[in-house]
Order: sequence, then C-alpha cells, then structure tokens
Amino acid sequence: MDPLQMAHSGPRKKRPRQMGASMPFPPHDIKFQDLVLYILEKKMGSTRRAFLMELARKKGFRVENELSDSVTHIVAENNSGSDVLEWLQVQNVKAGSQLELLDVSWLIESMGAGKPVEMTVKHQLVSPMVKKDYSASPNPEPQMTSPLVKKISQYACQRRTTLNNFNHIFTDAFEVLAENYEFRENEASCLAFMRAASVLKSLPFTIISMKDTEGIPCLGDKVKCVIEEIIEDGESSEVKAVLNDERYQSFKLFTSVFGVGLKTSEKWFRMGFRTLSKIMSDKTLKFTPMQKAGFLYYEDLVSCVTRAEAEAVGVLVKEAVWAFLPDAFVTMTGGFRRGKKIGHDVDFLITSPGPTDEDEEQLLPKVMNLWQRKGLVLYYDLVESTFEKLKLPSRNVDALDHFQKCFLILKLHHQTVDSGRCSQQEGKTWKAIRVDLVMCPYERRAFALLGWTGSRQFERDIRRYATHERKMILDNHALYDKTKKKFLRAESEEEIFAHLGLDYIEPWERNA
Ligand code: DCT
Ligand code: MG
Repeated sequence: MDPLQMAHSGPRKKRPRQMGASMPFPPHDIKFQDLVLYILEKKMGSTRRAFLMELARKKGFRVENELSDSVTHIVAENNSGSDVLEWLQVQNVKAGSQLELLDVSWLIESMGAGKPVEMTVKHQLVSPMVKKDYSASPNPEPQMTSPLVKKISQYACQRRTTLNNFNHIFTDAFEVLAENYEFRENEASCLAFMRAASVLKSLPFTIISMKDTEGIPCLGDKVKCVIEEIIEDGESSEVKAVLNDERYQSFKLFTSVFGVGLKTSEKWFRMGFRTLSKIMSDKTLKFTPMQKAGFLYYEDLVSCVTRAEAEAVGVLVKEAVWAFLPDAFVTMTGGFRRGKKIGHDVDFLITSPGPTDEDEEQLLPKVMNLWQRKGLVLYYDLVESTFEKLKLPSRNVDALDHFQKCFLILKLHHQTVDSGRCSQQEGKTWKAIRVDLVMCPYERRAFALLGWTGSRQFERDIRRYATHERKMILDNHALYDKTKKKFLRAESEEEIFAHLGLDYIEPWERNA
C-alpha cells in the first residue's frame, strides 16, 4: 500500500473507496457486462472525471481506471474525434473498429436512462469506417497537425462522404452562403463555399476548435471566418443576414417553382414581386408550360419525395419499360442511389443491350404514351438525343448530357404507396412527383450511371480530377485519355475509377 493511501485509510480496517484509484473488486454491481468504459481526463479534468466514474459505477457500468485492452468504450468531453485519436496514438493504442469513441453526452443519456442508450452519429466522435482505416494504418511519424486531416484530398472523388455529416452546423451555413452567391451570380464564391461544405461533410469528426481545421483543404480565409464565428457564437451573422435578405428570400421562393430559374427570378424580383400568389394572379405575366405545371402542383412538388414513393415510382417505370423492351435495365440513380431517404425528384437510367436504334429512340415516347392513356402524366418534356451530333468528349462539365431524356411530373396514386400523410388536400388520393428518365446507349451505361448518381459536387470533382491529375476528359458519355489520344472503354463504374487510378467509391460514399 502506498504511503498516501495508508495516510488516508488511518486505523480503519476497511480500505476506503477512493475515486479513481485501482479497485480489483468494484463495490457496485456491474449490470452491463459487455461494456468496459474508460473516461478520458484530457479537457475534462480529474474532478469531473472522478465524479462521472463514480456515478457511472453506481448506475451499473464497468469503468476502468486505466486504459487497457479490455476497454470497449472511450468517453470524452470537449474533445473532437481527431483529439481522441491523437491521444490514443500517444498512448500507443490503436483505435480498432471494436473500440467506440464517444462524447460524454452518450454516457449522461445512458445514466439517465439507467441503461446504455443506442450510439448515434451525435454521440460518435469518429465514424466506424475511419476508425477501421486508422487502426489499419501503420503508426505514422509524429505530426504537427491532427493525424486524421493529413490525408484529406481536395477532390471529393478521393474522399468517402456518407450521409453521416458530423458538421451540419457548418455545412448548413455554407450552403446558405453558396446559394446566396449563386443567386447573385458570383460563381467563384459560390463554388468556394460548396467545396468547403463538401470537404467538411467527409470529416469523421465534428470541428470544435480552429485547431481541428488545420490541414483541411478547401478552407479559405472567408470560410474560416465563418467557422470561427460559429464556434464562438453558435451562429454566423452573415448567414443570419442572408436569411433575412429580401432578395435571397424571394429567389429562394421563386426558384422553388418547377421551371423557374435565376433569369425568371431576377425578372420577377425587379418587377417588385415578393409572393407566389401575386405572381400567379398577375394577368400580364406569361408562363412556360413547365412553370404552369410548377404552380399547379406546387404543394406536392415542394414536399419531398420519400423512399417509399421513389420505390413505387420505380415499379411503375419498370412495368412500363419492360412492356416495350423486356431486356432493359432500369436503375434508380441520383440521391436515392446514394442512400438518401428523401429527394426532390426520382431519377432513372434506362439502357438495353438488344434494341435497334429505332427501338431505343421509341422507348420513352412509348412509355409516355402508355402513361398518358392511363392518366398518369401531369406534365412531360421529352428531350431528343443529340448524341449522334455530339463531338466527344465535351468540355462543358456542368452542361447536361446528350442522351434522350424525359422530365416529367407523374401522378402517383396512394394505393401504390402508403403515404397518406403526404397529401395536403383532403380527399386527394394522389401525389405529383418529379421524375427524370434518361435513356442511354448500352456501351455508355457506366459513364451515364456515374454521371447521374451524383452528387453534383462529386461529379464536378471527379471531372476536375480527371482533367488536372490524369490529363483525361470525363463526362456522362465517355472517358478520353489525352496522352494516349484515345477513348477508354468501361463496362462498369469500377472500371472508370480504375482508369482514373482512383480507389472505388461506393454510391453511398459519394454524398459530397
Ligand atoms: N447531374 C449532373 N449535372 C447536372 C444535373 C444532374 O451531374 N446538370 C447529376 C448529379 C446528380 C444526378 O444527376 C441527379 O440530379 P438531381 O436529381 O438534381 O440531384 P440528386 O442528387 O438526385 O438530389 P435530389 O435528392 O435533390 O433529387
Ligand atoms: Mg434526384
């Protein structure tokens, strides 16, 4: 027994329980045998740590004094994921995939509930995937910055971005600012904030101090100012000002109408319009057929499409397509392929190995015709293919591709999907849904699938990467190698990534 302990224990026979001291026989019953907790003192302080350890033990949790192999959960306060990983590295402990790194909020909620609560993104300091990557990598040499941020690429196609966004508070703010710059046609600033949002979405931890931003690419001075203000005040004054700005509010409202872009919004704003009802009732304004449909089905179209609705649309698309081309492949693309639970529309790529050019050309018109006879088409715009006339590869990376496609509004009856709550109007038994159908030649399907899966930022970055890092040109139709002066064929998305020398990124990791 050490002298200090002897001094404390005095004449008493029973050794007093010291908070934080080594205890081979914990005095509290352990209720949750599978969990072994370790509470990090760093940034928490020894007093609070001792208090939490005692409380957790009272509640039936096993809490270790020392970090050992048996520990399953590390609980930290005021630490980011990178802080904890850095600390583990110093301790020479690898954060294996079985070790959970959690914020103290998980422990507090668990103690409140009297049992371990489910670990969600808001509790996890590091995404399980990165923890695995990290534990697999050899111990790197000492680093000045956070060990996690060293290897982040400026290109979204070299990052894995799932829907687990640990930095919503920042990315939401950036997206408002980017949108405002878009409305003001300041392309450079718009892109700067979109890139910043994209890179923060890929981080496996929440930024809690400016130190966490060290080494992260795409964060310029303007972006860092916003981050700093949010860290300090919990919000950005610039974002607040934009959200209250009349022009921003009007553009946001006007562009929420299907068929209304920046040009029309600008016109209506200059004419002094501020509400949709004034615009709709104005006798002097002329609307395109697309805008008329946009106003007519406005409520349905602004309420998001759910996955159940998207699946129901998928059934209708397959039924109709297979009626004319039984061997066609129908793939849901866009946000739903990336695992999103909601979307503004449902995108499909259709391709078939068999058909003659004429059969291929006739498919979408036939599908439209069938659905019109069934009364399912509320609006459609069939865009003919310009693929034959196209000089590949196209340099305009943000332009739409040259495949035949159909932008439509489909009438989805509720009996095909359990979504009664989606309807705004009493007694209405259907919902208007925006659907994009794209038909591509079979040998182009890998490029079209990659292009239509998105996200938009991912697409921008994979093209930028191809151009600047590989001297290749990638678009929705093809991949061209400028050095070899030839087109590179691909039967799958994996082959395109391989041609570009990139690790394969799964669709659900492309939410950049
Ligand atoms: N796309 C593109 N360039 C365009 C338009 C689209 O690269 N000019 C790609 C990126 C995503 C995909 O097509 C589908 O586009 P959207 O439906 O607009 O995006 P989404 O990711 O599906 O998002 P949402 O959930 O809002 O539909
Ligand atoms: Mg979509």
